[in-house]
Amino acid sequence: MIPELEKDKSNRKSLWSSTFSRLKAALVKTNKAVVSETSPENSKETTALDSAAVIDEEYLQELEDKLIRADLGLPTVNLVMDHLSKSSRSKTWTEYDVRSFLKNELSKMLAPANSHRLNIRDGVLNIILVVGVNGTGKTTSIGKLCHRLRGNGKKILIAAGDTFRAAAESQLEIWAQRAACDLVRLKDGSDPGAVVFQAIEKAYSENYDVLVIDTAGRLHNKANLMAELRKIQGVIDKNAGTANLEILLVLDASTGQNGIQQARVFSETCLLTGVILTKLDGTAKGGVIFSIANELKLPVKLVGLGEKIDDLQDFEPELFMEALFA
Ligand SMILES: Nc1nc2c(ncn2[C@@H]2O[C@H](COP(=O)(O)OP(=O)(O)O)[C@@H](O)[C@H]2O)c(=O)[nH]1
Ligand SMILES: [Mg+2]
Repeated sequence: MIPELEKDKSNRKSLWSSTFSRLKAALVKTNKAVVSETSPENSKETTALDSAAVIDEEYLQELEDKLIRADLGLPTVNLVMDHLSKSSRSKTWTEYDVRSFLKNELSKMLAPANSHRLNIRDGVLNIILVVGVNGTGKTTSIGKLCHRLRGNGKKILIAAGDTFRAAAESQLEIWAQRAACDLVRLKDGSDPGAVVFQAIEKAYSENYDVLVIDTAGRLHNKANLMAELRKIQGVIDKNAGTANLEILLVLDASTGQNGIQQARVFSETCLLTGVILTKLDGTAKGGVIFSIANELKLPVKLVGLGEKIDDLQDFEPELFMEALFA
């Protein structure tokens, strides 16, 4: 074996194992919610998937409750439970069988792997519009994402499209500095459409590879917010030329099924191409990822596992399932 190749292989292996172990650590609570959980009634550690379990009504009910608590959402839980009771009928299934069934069923739910890749093309301008409710992690995710793309040698411009909160723009400025990317920012209260227009002009005239646009997310002012997003989309449609467009919705995993409602609202206005699911660390509601796939049919492209600059990973369904069921 050529030493260089061997080294490359071992580098990839160690990268894979560190990615996996960080994902596994982040999913500890969701793992507990889906695979096992402390029962409140007798406060002893019970598991939905006990080894010598008999698959009876009571058992199925307990499993169903657990999946609901893990925030898979009713339609998704009903689908899984329906398949499970059909498949296990008149068979003697063990914990292992149910676990494999569940893992297989949930894996199938996550859309084909290639649509999970962030779509970045060479030789054209890539525009990534980032939308979502305030506090979900838009600005933080943009900082992390730009840092990563910079690491891949891309020339990146960020547009401060959340002009409503002065603090929001300063926060974005700090992230732009950390990620060593350029920023287009107009004075507070400016029209976000104007920011986006200037940013697209600059991106073309100075040959940027990627333009990432931050936006406001004041959902309590829904009509205004949607009008603003529509306007931003209009500016992009009119001026982006041959640019490759991604519109990513940021959802906070810890809000569970609320995120599904948010996605419905945003998809009425924006042609979403994917989801960034943040704050998977420290939540037991990571099961929401299956609702996103099953009910919204949207690919999760990136996952947030913490607040630091390198706490953003590509979403890889297989790795995710392994970590969830570990
Ligand atoms: N634990 C954790 N915190 C996150 C993650 N992503 C964002 N946050 C935090 O969530 C809060 C809101 O993030 P921000 O980017 O300001 O949200 P925005 O209002 O949508 O722009 C901040 O305190 C972030 O540090 C994540 O993946 N994990
Ligand atoms: Mg923000």
